[in-house]
Amino acid sequence: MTPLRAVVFDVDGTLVDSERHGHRVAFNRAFEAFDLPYRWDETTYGDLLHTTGGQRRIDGYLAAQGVPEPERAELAPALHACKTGILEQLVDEGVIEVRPGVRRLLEELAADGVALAVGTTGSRRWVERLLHRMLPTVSWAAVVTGDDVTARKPDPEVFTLVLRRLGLDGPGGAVVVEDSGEGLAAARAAGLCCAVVVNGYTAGHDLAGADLVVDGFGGPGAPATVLADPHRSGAEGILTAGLLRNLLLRCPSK
Ligand code: XBP
Ligand code: MG
Repeated sequence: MTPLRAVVFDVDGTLVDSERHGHRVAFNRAFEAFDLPYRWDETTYGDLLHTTGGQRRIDGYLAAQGVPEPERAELAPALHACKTGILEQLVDEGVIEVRPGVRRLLEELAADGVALAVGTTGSRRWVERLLHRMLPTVSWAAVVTGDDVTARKPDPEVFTLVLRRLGLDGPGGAVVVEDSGEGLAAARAAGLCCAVVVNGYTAGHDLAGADLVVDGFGGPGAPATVLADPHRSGAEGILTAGLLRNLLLRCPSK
């Protein structure tokens, strides 16, 4: 009976609602700044999200537009650096909001002495700025970003590095909270128990093997919908520290 020692949160789509009105807008403004004709509407962007990592997403899209590799090798990093600067501005303007129920859950876990960590594919520059601006009182025991890994989700590297930085010798005492199929796959590949909190972009993702699927963090009087609870953790629509503890007890070791 391993106690819950840490909860590892994904950022984009999980802690914050960042993709539709944050990243996508920043990508489009970067294309505009480079005088390029590309624009990602909300539907197109949803499909592109299956490629994690903004620079990889740009490169894959440019390749699909027939842009030759030598040109992409220069254009993708330059566009991504421009996009990242624009996203930082959007963070400062408060465009990216914390999902309802996140602050309550973080406070509950901290009060219970559970270590809080971040495992994201996003770039450290804006991730740290966002955590500082939107969740200033949270003490993160580890923050691992796309800059710290060579392989991005669904590769498990981001989560195995979080476990190492937390000093945990295995996945046993931790639960991951994710929003996407790629994030779930990364958590499972790292042997971690994973609760998925879907959003408008990820509700249709392949979430087979998730230990819990809900459509929000929920709160008193505003429960979320439990979409899958394979281990009968007793989820009733509010993601609480107690529920995550119970889920870990029921999670079969991966
Ligand atoms: C999802 C991602 C990120 C962002 C873009 O991150 O794929 O790469 O979409 O951010 P998460 P960058 O793992 O938090 O869900 O442009 O900084 O890569
Ligand atoms: Mg995500």
